[in-house]
Amino acid sequence: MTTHHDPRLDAYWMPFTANRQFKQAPRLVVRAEGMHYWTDDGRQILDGVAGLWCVNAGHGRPRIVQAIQQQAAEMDFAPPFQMGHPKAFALAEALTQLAPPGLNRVFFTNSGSEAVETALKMALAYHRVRGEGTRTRLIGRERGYHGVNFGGISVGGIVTNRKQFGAMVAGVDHLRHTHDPARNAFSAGQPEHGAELADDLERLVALHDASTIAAVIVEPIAGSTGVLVPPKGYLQRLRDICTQHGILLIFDEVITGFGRTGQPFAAQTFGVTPDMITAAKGITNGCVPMGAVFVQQAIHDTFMQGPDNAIEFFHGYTYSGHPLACAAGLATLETYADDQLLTRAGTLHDTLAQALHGLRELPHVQDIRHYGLVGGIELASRPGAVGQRAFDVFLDCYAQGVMVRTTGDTIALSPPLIISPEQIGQIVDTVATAIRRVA
Ligand code: PXG
Ligand code: PLP
Repeated sequence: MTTHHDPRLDAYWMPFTANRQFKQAPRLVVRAEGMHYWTDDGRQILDGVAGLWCVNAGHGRPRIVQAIQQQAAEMDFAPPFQMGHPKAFALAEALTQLAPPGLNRVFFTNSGSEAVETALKMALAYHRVRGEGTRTRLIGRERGYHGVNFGGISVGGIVTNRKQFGAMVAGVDHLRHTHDPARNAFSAGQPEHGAELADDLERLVALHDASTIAAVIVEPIAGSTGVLVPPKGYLQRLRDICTQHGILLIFDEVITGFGRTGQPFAAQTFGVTPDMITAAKGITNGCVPMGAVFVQQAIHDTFMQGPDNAIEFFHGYTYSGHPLACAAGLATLETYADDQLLTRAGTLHDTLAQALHGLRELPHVQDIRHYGLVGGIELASRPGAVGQRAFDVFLDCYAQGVMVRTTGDTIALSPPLIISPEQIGQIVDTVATAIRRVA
């Protein structure tokens, strides 16, 4: 590993990275297969985060690799506006087979961030097309992460992602977050307390009036902010209040989609059906950038009015439904089906739970949260240095050959769904060793 400053690293302004610190001691990976990465100096690293919550079927799956190679040779690009190619239709159709009932129309984007922008714009346009154009307000939630574009950071609730960027989108409000360690620390799966926090939406309706509110967007499990599992009954209550007031409910399933919680989507795991789902990441196993918005057919159909030659929704990306992404997506869904991966997190829920709750007595551990194959270990912050203790754990794990992710002082785990029980043990043991070692 290089430890001096290498000028060849200068040009790349890295995303969500401490650039100067990284470039003094780079962590470079050069190969990946199955559950592992290999570093530039030949070390094998067990992947505890599925890359960045996306490589759900594990790395280098032959079927996906071949599909991408074949597609690149056969047709590199197809214009998506007023033109089509068969795999985009085939992938949309295949995706609707996995989605909750009614969510059978799919719009393609290139990332989760773009999926969020698309869903928010659809919600606004939908109400306007229906003749209720006063519904312009968007509601997010404190601590929410909805990508990094202007709509997403506006409805999002992570202060560091917002504070540098001015006024953002106007007319946004936020529900309170559901993190309540005083009542819910060390919950097994869904916390008992907090369903009533959904009533915040009633408060916002009372303040703004339902006739001004277009949509509410939440992550079923908040990922980036440190794995916040929804309290029992919370999502259903949010659903009921939205229905009562004609407000669209959007689940942002960029992380929870594609098997993370034990069903294809968390909507199914928690038994609550939203009006739209945003997805990305696992849709192509992280191999080619892609995102998608799943929409209730009735919403889609509302747009299908006026003359046939009218464009119904003035929105789209050059790379919407890119052939490489569609090829990768189709092969990804086949891989998930072949290995029954989209329900595997359910069978490993207890294994991860047991391993994680074994960390409870370690120094600094304040809370442990988990569901399916996602886990969060929250450490007490060092005074005046939020995030540094967890970052030191991350570095120690990496030195021991395990990749984890940190956000604030929470260590997040979201391994590929192919993980073995022994590998779950290895990851959690490695984290335990690291926690014992860091001051
Ligand atoms: N919504 C949710 C719920 C996400 O988790 C996005 C939208 C944005 O997706 P794109 O593809 O535009 O990144 C995400 C992405 C982290 C981390 O630190 C999480 C994400 C992205 C980057 C970092 O855990 N999730
Ligand atoms: N900026 C300019 C000048 C463009 O011409 C385009 C697309 O044609 C875009 C931005 C949007 O790019 P994309 O469709 O890849 O999001």
